[in-house]
Amino acid sequence: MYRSYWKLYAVPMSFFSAKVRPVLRYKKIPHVEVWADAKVIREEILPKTGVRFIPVVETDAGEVLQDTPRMIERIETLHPFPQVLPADPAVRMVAEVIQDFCDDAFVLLAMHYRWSFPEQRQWIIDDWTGVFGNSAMRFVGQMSGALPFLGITEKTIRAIEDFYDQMLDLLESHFLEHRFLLGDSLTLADLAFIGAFYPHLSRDPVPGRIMRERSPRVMAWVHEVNDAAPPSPWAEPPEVHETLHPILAEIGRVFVPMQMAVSAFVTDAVSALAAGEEAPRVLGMIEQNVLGVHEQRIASAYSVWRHQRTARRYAALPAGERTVVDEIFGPAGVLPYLQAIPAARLEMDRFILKIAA
Ligand SMILES: N[C@@H](CCC(=O)N[C@@H](CS)C(=O)NCC(=O)O)C(=O)O
Repeated sequence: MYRSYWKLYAVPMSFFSAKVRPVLRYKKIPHVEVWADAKVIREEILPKTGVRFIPVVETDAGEVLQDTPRMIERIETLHPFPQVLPADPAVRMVAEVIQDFCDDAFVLLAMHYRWSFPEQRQWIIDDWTGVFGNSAMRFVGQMSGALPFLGITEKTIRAIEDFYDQMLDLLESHFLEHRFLLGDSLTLADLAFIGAFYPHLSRDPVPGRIMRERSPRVMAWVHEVNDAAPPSPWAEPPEVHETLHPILAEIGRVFVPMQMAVSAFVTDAVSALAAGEEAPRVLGMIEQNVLGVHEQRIASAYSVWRHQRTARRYAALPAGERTVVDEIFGPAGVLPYLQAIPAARLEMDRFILKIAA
């Protein structure tokens, strides 16, 4: 062993850090959280991973992990209990699709509710200065400037806020009956949602007030996931309950059309690129169905790699399990996403997405 504890490179206000922090807590893995300020990114994260993304985990054996879907899988392999990945393949598939949806569509919510409200800007600057020091204003400028590229514009703001209200109401009804997204225990589905729901939507002042007043059970769930409350000894295995179905239908309505357009565009765009090169993060701005509104939005290569990964998992399901998944996702309109593996020439080389041969 190289050290007696793990390191989590993360920051309190980060979407993807929030997905991994509860896993370490839930599994009671001794760790320290190192705030990834500009110096730590330059001197530790970049040399260890080759990329500037957070979170990054370094295990007690010195193994470096990056990219939250793969990090969670690897942590589960190293520390299997308590499990966050559902053992049932069909339920696992549901959790994976929820993760794809949240990692993509919920960035719209997170970014809108963080950056579109001038009344909380000073709070954010103070919060970020506490972590990033002199670099805070540069990061604030970069993040707040990204809104139009993500499709957050005058045209889409109304649809974004309606979508959020709808999600809060569906989740509030679900948490009336169930402790977590998939029932009795914390799973990947909760981790996926917490990426937006903890750092942005509960922690920032304006959305935090909305959540507290409109959806107190959602707020209580945020705390429970983030504190990584232990599983009950009488917990039922994860399953898809009735109150989850309307949430899955939102995935079909909101996420599937956006991602299908991006996957088609990126597949085409990378076909002209030389094998072995690093894939550009963004292949272009394209018109997409952003929550029912036609607007320009970036087409990201990573999202297509993620789509491939999930569609391949679906294709590899035993027929019986696939039938169960089809019954769950058919009415929700998610099957087109699962049934077509994008042909984009992409491959992950450790932490760097490259153009495949
Ligand atoms: N796919 C990555 C995304 C990680 C990510 O985008 N992290 C953000 C912080 S929440 C980041 O590091 N952004 C820096 C950048 O985009 O350069 C994951 O799941 O870990």
